Amino acid sequence: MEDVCSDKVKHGLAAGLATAPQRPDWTVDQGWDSYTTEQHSVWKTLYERQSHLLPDLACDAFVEGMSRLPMSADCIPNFEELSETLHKATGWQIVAVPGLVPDDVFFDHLANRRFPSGNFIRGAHELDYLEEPDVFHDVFGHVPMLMNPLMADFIQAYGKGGLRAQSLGKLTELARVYWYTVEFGLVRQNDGMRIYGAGIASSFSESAFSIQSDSPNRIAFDLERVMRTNYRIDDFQEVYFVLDDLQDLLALAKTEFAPYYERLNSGPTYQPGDILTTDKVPHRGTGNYHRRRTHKP
Ligand code: HBI
Ligand code: FE
Repeated sequence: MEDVCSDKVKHGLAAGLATAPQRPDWTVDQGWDSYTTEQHSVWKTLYERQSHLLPDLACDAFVEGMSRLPMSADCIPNFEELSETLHKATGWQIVAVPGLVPDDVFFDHLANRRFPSGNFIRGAHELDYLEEPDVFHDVFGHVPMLMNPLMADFIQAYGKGGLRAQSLGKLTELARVYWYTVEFGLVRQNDGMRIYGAGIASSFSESAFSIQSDSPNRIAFDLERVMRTNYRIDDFQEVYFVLDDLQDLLALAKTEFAPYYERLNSGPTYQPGDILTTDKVPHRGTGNYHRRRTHKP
């Protein structure tokens, strides 16, 4: 794609106005004009690494979504251009945010098919370190799957469900669903298990680990099981839950969660490394990776 990087910014005035009053929905201008050459080049490094790896590791829907977006290695994409393409495909838009936003604000955006994306990018000296979701995670990781109608509907449903879960005190349980699908989900494809989760797809080391390592468990997705399972935010996952088909997201988007919340009032919570006798386990992991990490001084 050429033309993606030049002559595009119509809101020159907004760039760099950090003191502009905050909007109630926490959105800001992307400020595309203020990205430095170095920031564009961080994008390029990350983009090249991942676009090289993912055709063999990510599911077809991800790779196809990527190819249909006005996005390349050359520069950080412009959210207005992305939104134009995305909106035509699935009715979603990208809005810029300065970092993590409060849960209710996040859910309200999703419920209205607006995907909040960090407008900043990680530094060149910390390519694999993220404290908050940046533009590479949010755009490269999430937007390709938002081109897919199934994921488009599922994330909107999650936004609506999030507001409700919050009022019922069940956000922890619902957030596990998002974590083990939208962020760290794998799906079966005729040629093997593949990535569809953005947290994996945007990570150089975890994209290979999730698919190729012997260490993590890969367990068939089961909603109640997932809602009972803690996750780790500090390292690679010890378990990935695998959908049989992306079509399963359709049923998931339509699921009435109230009966699940009811059942979750009692019963066990599982740790990431647990395997249950009731699990279907396409790959039982060796656990070597996390065992080694635990024993390090
Ligand atoms: N804000 N910008 C941003 N991105 C997220 O992924 C995000 C958020 N706020 C809350 C949140 N995620 C999650 O904690 C909810 O899914 C529960
Ligand atoms: Fe994310």
